[in-house]
Amino acid sequence: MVTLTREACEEYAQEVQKLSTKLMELIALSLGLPENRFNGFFKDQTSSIRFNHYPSCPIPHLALGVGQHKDIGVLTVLAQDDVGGLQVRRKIDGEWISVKPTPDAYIVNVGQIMQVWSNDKYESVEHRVMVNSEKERFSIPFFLTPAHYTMVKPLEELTDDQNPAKYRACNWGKFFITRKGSNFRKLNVENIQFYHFRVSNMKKRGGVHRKITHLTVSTSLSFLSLKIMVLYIIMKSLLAFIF
Ligand SMILES: O=C(O)CCC(=O)C(=O)O
Repeated sequence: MVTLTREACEEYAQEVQKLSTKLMELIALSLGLPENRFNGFFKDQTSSIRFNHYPSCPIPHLALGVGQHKDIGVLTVLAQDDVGGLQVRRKIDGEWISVKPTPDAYIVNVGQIMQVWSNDKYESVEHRVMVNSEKERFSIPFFLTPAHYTMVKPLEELTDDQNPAKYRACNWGKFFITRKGSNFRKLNVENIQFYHFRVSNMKKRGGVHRKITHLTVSTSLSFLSLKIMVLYIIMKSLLAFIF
């Protein structure tokens, strides 16, 4: 049995942080960037560790350990016991796939910040945790996150005219505070996510332009109905833009 002292936790945090730095160096190389490209973001990092305990539940299909989500940070390095329960959502068909625990191995999740930095070359995976009917489960995720003053946006080296930035810049500290502001309450709207900063809204504006151009050449419509339709399309696009 392991005793969880402050010293043990601090030592663990330091070691898993070193591992994360190594992983970030490998990711940088995989993107054709210098090995130390990401180091500057972690000088005053806001990384954290969570200790998860999932008690057993006799009717597990009616309970959720952790609801479906994409990690918001850069990387998550997850240690888990041998009980299992973590599931990832397969993109092609939306099916939930169980992740079989491998002894002495970590699970590494790509977070939303990594997705933004790489301009979608890396993609954050949706996951959730189911509880077990007989056994309790423990897991320890380490969430690698940058300094609070970091402006999260696609790296300039990975964008150009052919491959423009897919996300607008967002201040990590403000993002985090906004997110935690809900204090884990269930909200009526989805909590803030990095994919809310996707530039795809701009495409919709292009769409409005195309539709209006098309309408103005349809001469069979009376002027009044044309105006109403244009107004309707603008309102619809504005609503889509806002929500
Ligand atoms: O316990 C796990 O396997 C995953 C935990 C998790 O996704 C989280 O804490 O955000």
